[in-house]
Amino acid sequence: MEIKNFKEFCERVLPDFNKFLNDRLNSEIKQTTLRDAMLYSLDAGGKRVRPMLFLATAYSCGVKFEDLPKYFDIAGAIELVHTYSLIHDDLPEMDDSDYRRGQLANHVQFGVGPAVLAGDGLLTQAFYWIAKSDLSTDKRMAAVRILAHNAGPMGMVAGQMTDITMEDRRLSETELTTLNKEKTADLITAAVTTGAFCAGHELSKNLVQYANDIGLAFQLKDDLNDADDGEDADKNTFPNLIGKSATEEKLQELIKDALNAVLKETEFDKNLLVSFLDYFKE
Ligand code: GRG
Repeated sequence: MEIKNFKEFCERVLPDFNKFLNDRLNSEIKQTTLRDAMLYSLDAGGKRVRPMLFLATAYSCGVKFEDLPKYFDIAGAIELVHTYSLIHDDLPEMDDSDYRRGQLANHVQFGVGPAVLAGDGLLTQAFYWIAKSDLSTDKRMAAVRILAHNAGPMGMVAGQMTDITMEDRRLSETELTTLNKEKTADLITAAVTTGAFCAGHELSKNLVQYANDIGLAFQLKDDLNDADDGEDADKNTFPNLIGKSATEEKLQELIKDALNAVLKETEFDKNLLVSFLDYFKE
């Protein structure tokens, strides 16, 4: 099957993947308030960037299009972890946001206790899905290891801790880069590297570099959008630290570095991962 770019890949895969996510949670979660709260955020219009990057990387590394549903458990697990992180991030004691994706945040809709538990449920269920997947044991183990490493206290959770405890202090550029890497880039890197592993591809330095660069770029783009909207004026962000135009330059630099890194890959079809970079032009 000839798929021209990342956008077309998503258009073809997303309907089945969204149905998979819904069907699985609906059939597995019996506690109705918990199920409603978990599905509320999972179905709230997220772009599914991370699971699509996982599947696109697996496909680029040789998994056939018709075999992609076998990888949905792992892709789904990545989206569950992402969704949990957003629910917890919005909580009053974290980023304290009442809205997410244009609708009420989970804790505003259901209450703080249920929102904490919806997040806990999504995080735990992610690892259940990986364990239950039909992929080989070594692939499942790699998925557990990479996801736990990058999303847990060695990655995203550490970044979030720095974020909430350093609010009163202006971070240096190096400290802010570490924060962004952990808080945002590590989960995106996990999506790409797990995709390669699950497709039986040896992990390459170039792919890790590509994934890290797009992860950092993701955060900068988000910060620039928020700065345009007049948000986050006193937060630790690159626009606040070095200004908007220097941040824009940094973003372009990261996109260029990501492109150069992925173009050095010799062993797989690079089209989809190169065309993912169009995301930053939108
Ligand atoms: C609570 C442990 C814990 C971690 C939270 C996710 C997170 C860590 C913080 C969010 C901070 C933030 C808004 C970062 C900007 C980049 C980002 C992660 C944006 C949201 O991701 P999208 O655009 O979201 O992929 P959708 O809505 O499409 O799913």
